[in-house]
Amino acid sequence: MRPDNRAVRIGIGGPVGSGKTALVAALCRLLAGELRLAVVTNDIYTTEDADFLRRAGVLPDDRIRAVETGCCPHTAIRDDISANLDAVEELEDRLGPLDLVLVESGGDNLTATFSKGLVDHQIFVVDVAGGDKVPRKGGPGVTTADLLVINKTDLAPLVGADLGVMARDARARRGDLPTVFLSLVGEPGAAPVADWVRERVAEPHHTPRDHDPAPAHTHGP
Ligand SMILES: Nc1nc2c(ncn2[C@@H]2O[C@H](COP(=O)(O)OP(=O)(O)O)[C@@H](O)[C@H]2O)c(=O)[nH]1
Ligand SMILES: [Mg+2]
Repeated sequence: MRPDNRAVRIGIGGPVGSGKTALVAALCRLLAGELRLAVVTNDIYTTEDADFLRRAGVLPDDRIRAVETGCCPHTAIRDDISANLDAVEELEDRLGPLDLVLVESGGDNLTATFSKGLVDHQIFVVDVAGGDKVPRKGGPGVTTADLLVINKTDLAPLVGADLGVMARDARARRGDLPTVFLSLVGEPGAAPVADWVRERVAEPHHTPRDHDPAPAHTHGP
């Protein structure tokens, strides 16, 4: 149990279709046996991602909460985080102490980041099908996320994406921050991300979330 009795909260953001829900499902499969964990999903008008996770049976139903944002998804994870905070806190209150809560953002664009008032760490998921230019284009998700995941490497030959270029550009944008390449349809799947998550949960302290002032709301690119 963490010193402050609070779960580590990890946000998973990235463009629509990059594989966030698939990553959440894979992490649940890998980690549910060893960590007390719950999931919050964000969709604009539906509970589709939560429904998918429930159907996939990756966690008991009552460990998955859907937030219907009704608005631009990054508003709900960055500017007005109250619905998400309520969902996380309700899960923790109801299920007892948890080790980890994963918060999946509604799919957005390269500008989406989580408020530090909502999550302790951020994973940003892009995919190779968006083109090997994506890391070079930057944006706060690519440049500042604690972990950048470049997913769907199995599709790289089909879409002509050069993984070497993506690795080089990610390094240039991110400095020492880590980047992992994944394919969630084969082995080892999400194992490298699960290892990174285990390290975050095992850290002896995480700084209490300071309710940072939200940066100005922007659209694009
Ligand atoms: N080929 C391939 N498809 C993937 C991979 N990861 C996810 N997908 C598929 O990509 C689609 C979008 O994934 P989803 O997790 O719903 O994306 P989200 O919108 O970011 O949550 C789904 O059809 C997934 O099955 C991958 O590594 N390789
Ligand atoms: Mg999703």
